[in-house]
Amino acid sequence: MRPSFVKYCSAVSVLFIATASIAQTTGMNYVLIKPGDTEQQIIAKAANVTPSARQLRWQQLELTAFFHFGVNTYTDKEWGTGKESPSIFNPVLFDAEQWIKTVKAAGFKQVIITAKHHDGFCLWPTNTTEHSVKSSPWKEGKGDVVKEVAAACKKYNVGFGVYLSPWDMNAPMYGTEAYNDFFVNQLTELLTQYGRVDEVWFDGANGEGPNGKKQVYDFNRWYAVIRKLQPAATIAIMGPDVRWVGTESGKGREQEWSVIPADENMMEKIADGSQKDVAFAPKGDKMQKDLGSREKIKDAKGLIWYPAETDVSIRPGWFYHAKEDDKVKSPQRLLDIYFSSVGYNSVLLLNIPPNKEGLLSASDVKSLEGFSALLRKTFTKNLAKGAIIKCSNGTNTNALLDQSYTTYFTTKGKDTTTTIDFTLPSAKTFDVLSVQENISIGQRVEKFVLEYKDGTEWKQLAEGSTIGYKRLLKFQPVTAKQVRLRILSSRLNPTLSSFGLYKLTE
Ligand code: FUL
Repeated sequence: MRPSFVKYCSAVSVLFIATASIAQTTGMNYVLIKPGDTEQQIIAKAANVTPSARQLRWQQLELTAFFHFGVNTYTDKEWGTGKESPSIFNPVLFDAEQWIKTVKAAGFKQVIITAKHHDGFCLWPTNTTEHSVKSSPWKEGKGDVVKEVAAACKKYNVGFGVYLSPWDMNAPMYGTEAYNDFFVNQLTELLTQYGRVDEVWFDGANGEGPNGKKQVYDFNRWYAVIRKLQPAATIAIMGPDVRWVGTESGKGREQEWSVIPADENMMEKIADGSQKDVAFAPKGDKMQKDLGSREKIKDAKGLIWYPAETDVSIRPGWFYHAKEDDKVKSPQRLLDIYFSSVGYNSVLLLNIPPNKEGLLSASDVKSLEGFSALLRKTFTKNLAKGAIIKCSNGTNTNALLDQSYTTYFTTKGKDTTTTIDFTLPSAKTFDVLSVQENISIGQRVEKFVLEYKDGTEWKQLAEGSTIGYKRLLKFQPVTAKQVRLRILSSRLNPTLSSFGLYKLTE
């Protein structure tokens, strides 16, 4: 369904905007590689690239929810035509609080509503077109889905984001420069009428409009509008802050670098040295298996912090279809997806499509409840708690178990490898490792192993390459009192915020 990412990127270039209102963390989220930099210097530069404040906040959300809702909900289609009559939109039991309360209870920290999908139907009473809720029978044309979702998010302290499809099969001016103005007006309404917006999600699909023409999207102009009106919002997918993981399966990469090479156009802007923040649309194929290893960055001209988001639907389709009521992913499947998204240094964006009544369906709610129960059962009790930690070349070992993300363990001097020994208060049975780098310092670890002591012998339990914000690894259950984490390769001193051992429920 999703056209290739390469195709998305054809019509875009680069823009850098200084944003005084968003402070950087310890460093910058991009770096220039100078001609003559050695490979070692490039690796060190990569290790010091850090997320912007908005990227760091977004990464820490871990779980975010997508709501695909609109005329497709009523036509049983995944993509509309732009010719749907607004009269079909009538969610008689619509209850945004039910959506938000349900996802919040399941652990989700932010949501994104499809304010407009490719069919052009707007879920808010926009002044830009009649093709909206205003022309529907719902609440006699006085309803506003975006407003009610934003209000529920505010009430329950959940982040709020909007999906605004650049492709619009209904707008008569689509395919002409006037459409970019129309789009700016739509964005401006969404970013000024509903309070704080935390994420703006742009799909790159670029099909034909009602007159058969395609549009050249003015992404740079749109980014400037967002940075001006909502500087804290991340701009995702066809945007500078968050990249698509490359699949819609819920499975990210085991080796997931958040620091990847910047493209050519971007470099020209970095090179003038005057910019404080980046805003550029992605180029190139983000579906490759490896985006940021040494091999990938050694010939780069610049590097950027550009983390992955894993979007997947709880059902086969993005929109609600009654025939998929019995195809909702099970709690166990959702837990697996959690391991292969959040546990692979990504943020999960799970789509839960509201039904024709305007509610999340019973089957989806049940599955979400089951998922959160599994999450809680698995991760509430860190079996490493109370361990005595020893590390001959490390400082601040207590930070590994103190439940604070900001405190962190690191190595002394220039050491990039280390072994951290944990002696648990008593022998424990576990089958999950959770480990986190402090990404506000950078992403550094390239190879690590977890071992346990069996009698007098150390045996390997699990191994991994990247860690990033969070890495989860499953292995065969083992009962042990002594375990050790060995960092075998890191781009600079590794900085670890947390270490956990857990047991999956039977
Ligand atoms: C795709 C769209 O075409 C789908 O309909 C859906 O919105 C998905 C999240 O992105 O590219």
